[in-house]
Amino acid sequence: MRLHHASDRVVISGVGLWTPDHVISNEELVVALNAYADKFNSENQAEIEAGTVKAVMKSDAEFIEKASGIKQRHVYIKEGICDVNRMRPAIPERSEGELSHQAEIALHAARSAMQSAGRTAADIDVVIVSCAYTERAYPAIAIEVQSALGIDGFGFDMLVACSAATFALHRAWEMVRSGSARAVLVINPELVSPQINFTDRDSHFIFGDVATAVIVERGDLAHSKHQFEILGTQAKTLYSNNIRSNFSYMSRTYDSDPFGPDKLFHQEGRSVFKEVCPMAAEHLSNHLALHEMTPQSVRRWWLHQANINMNQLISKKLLGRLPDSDEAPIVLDRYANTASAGSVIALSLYHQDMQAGDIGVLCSFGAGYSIGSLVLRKL
Ligand code: CO8
Repeated sequence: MRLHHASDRVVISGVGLWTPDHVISNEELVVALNAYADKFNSENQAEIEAGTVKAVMKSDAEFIEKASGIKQRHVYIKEGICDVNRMRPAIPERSEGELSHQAEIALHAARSAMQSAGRTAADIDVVIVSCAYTERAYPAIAIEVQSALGIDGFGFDMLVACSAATFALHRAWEMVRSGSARAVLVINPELVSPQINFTDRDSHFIFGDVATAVIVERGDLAHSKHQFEILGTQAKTLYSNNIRSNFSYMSRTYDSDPFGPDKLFHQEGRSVFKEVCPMAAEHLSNHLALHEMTPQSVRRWWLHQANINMNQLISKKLLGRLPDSDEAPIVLDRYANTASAGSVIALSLYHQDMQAGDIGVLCSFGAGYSIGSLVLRKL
């Protein structure tokens, strides 16, 4: 492959965001789940009383907002989700000749990031699609996107659940730094609604769909208005079964329901909360220390958006106080948890006011467990 100049200065030169049109409020989700619970529990009354079938538990909109900070979420396709006879989105299957759903939403975000960086297809050497799930194993969604945009070079998909965006930005930084690419397009098409168990009160409210994209390029070539130098990246993983989805290409070989509840997103939310918050706070203060900085020197925190109480706890551990919404913007009230895209949505919406020299931290934490962070300086 072509080898470009290695670059000492690597920058984020453009960010893109695509938000689906359809919105579902907590109340709508709760009405649907509670109607489903009534129906299921009356149809299975004898088995529930005999203890052979578990009753479906009802949900509560007030609980959801208090426990998570989420008020609503955007979804790619709303139809079917609140239908008590379906409880999952009705997404029309596309033929092999058509653009796939995930490539379509990836393209929306990619075009917006390219425009914000002032870049065309000819300037980009690599496309990374990185998210919690890809629609298929192969051909890679990234290669479909690369083809649709007319980019030369190569593309590949990566899966790291909630840390898919930060981990892909690490790879992009390394490629540009080493000279194997001039510019890398990192896209996070988080089409997660197909994996949500809308009949489970513990998790039916947590997620929303979105797509984000970032251009990482050589500092000496970048010419966009808002540029952030990547000062450093850090990643940490620690194996945990507390957040899992067992859906797999192996599913057809097991003699179990390939769409059963364990094949969808499920978690031990309380344990995740307790274990991940201290890990994330320690990770972030260690990362800043490597740059001889303290949390107090950070102008803006673009934190992972899973739960408002998690973000508050982590911020308190770091700063000794709660940050205001200008220091650590929250988007999960509107978007819910969008897997890896949450911190990138925050970056996309809240960066244009930053001054030259301001420090920002982009951070993800979640399934794996996985934690990823980038320390950025506004140029
Ligand atoms: N309505 C009413 N009551 C409820 C509901 C509800 N909807 N849900 C739970 N309850 C009940 C519980 O059953 C429990 O009752 P009891 O005390 O009788 O057992 C009580 O309320 C309290 O439940 P919890 O202790 O579970 O409540 P929490 O205060 O812990 O809040 C949260 C639950 C919001 C889930 C919280 O624990 C949390 O946010 N934890 C962190 C989770 C997290 O961040 N996970 C990250 C996962 S995402 C990720 O890594 C990406 C994966 C890929 C994307 C997948 C997309 C599909």
